[in-house]
Amino acid sequence: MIRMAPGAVLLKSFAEDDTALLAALQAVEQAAPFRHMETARGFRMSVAMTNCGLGWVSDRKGYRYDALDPLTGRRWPDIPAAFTDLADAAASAAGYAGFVPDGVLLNRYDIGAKLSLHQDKDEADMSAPIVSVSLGIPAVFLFGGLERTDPKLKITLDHGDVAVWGGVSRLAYHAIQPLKENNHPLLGRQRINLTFRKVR
Ligand code: MD3
Ligand code: FE
Repeated sequence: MIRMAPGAVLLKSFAEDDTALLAALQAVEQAAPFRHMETARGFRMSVAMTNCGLGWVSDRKGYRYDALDPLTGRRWPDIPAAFTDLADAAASAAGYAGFVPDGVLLNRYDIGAKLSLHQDKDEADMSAPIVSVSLGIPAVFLFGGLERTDPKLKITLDHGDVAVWGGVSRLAYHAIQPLKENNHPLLGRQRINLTFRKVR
């Protein structure tokens, strides 16, 4: 267990051989396909997204959490037990026992996709951490402070890495650099990241 910053813990290879997790991921993808959302300004995001539980959505109206998938008009798929079990184990290991997420945002990065510097502050309960699970090819993650311009740690996130972001780190600025060409034996030329959140 690596402590990255106050409240932020990295569990290397915590989800490495998780076949149940990958099977659940496939089922979620089938029910709610990855899609490129639009920003309020009309830009197509390079990261493709889907959700389970309460879903993060962005379109020309802005971004928000919604129980319904705008693509199907139906509720996002329920959070699979294999997801919940992993998030629960990781949160407990990091000292956040009792973490019960009600939404999971799934991000898919193809080669070249990136996520610009941002904070996650649209969830109601900031005392709950966010648990993130990285799958597929590696990404360079930038982790800063509470101000946009604070110095940033550069951390490589590999397949199976699980990180828990709580305490003062919960509101830290962070980003993913453009994904470099690579290939993962199970997932091919992509990276998938799951973020478990307590939205309401
Ligand atoms: C630190 N996702 O979905 S995961 C996001 O790899 C997001 O897809 C990235 O940033 C990804 O919002 C980074 C690591 C992560 C997630 C949420 C955090 C780090 C965080 C929230 C607060 C602080
Ligand atoms: Fe984020």
